[in-house]
Amino acid sequence: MSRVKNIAFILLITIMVLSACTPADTAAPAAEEPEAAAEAEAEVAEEAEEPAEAEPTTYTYADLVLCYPQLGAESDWRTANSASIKSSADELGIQQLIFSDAQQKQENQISAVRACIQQGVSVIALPPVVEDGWDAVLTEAKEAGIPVIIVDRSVSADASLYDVHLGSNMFLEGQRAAEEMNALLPDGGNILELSGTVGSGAAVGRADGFRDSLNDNITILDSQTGNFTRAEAIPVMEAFLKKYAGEIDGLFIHNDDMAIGAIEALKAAGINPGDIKIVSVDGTRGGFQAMIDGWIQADVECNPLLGPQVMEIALALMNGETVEAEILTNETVYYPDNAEELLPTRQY
Ligand code: GYE
Repeated sequence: MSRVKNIAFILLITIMVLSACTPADTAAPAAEEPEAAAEAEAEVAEEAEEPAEAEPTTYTYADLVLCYPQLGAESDWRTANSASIKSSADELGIQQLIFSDAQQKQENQISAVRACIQQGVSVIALPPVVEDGWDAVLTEAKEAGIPVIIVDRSVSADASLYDVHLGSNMFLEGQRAAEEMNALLPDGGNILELSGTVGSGAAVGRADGFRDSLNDNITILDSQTGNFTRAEAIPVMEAFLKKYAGEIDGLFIHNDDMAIGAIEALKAAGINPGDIKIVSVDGTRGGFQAMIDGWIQADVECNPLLGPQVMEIALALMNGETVEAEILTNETVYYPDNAEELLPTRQY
């Protein structure tokens, strides 16, 4: 091959190689640049977002919208419970308290819970009027991702349908009441029971606990409901007095309001304080006054001042914290001997 031919061949190869490489290869780094820049930017952005992702939002009381579908206004206990919820909400500065009064009707409470779900509240705290019949609406709350605290009375629904139960141990209250009755009637006797709202956790627990611990020599002649109200207890006691005249040694009454109603009927029938031994529940001011007056011989405490705990638990649930499934209130029994001294200290 001549030199000229050689040079031409080399040139051809060079041109071919160059044309094969250019523009793609030479353009490649240039094309990569925006991509790399974008990647780098994304990395920076990711870095900026990372701490926010790793550290979830911590809610404060100012974020809390709490639904409290109160069951009614049937007793002094209930009035104190409502006041405790409202004042705690106020003091802690929660964003909103959605409070309603179901007038002791479950259907009203269910509608109130549904309205709260629709509104997308942060937490629902439900004091259920009765134990059964909550499954559907609790499932709806669960599906909507709204935490639920069952307050005061219990529900029969599966525990997976709510987050916490906060309230009193009603069975233990019943047992304590029985121990008091045992002590008041050491030789046994006949008693009557004025029970709370039929099907309510408070009435069921107290009745069961009472029967569990009552001495065998004490007979429960009859049990009727006074629906936890003063007004409804009066005719029940009047009927008891007619039916069991002269036979009644003691009364187990499920709350102080009904005890006060029953005492009115006893007074009207000419019965003297202490003639019939009375064990009541709650420890309201009215109950303390009835102990001072000699009508009630023992008052089993049931504490309604649950507001601060409800708020604390609600905020914890809102923040995704784990809370104990059942939180029971510490309670005691009150007696006439120091009722006068304690009355001024009573908050409800
Ligand atoms: O004892 C009674 C009220 O559920 C513990 O309800 C509550 C009860 C309380 O009406 O007074």
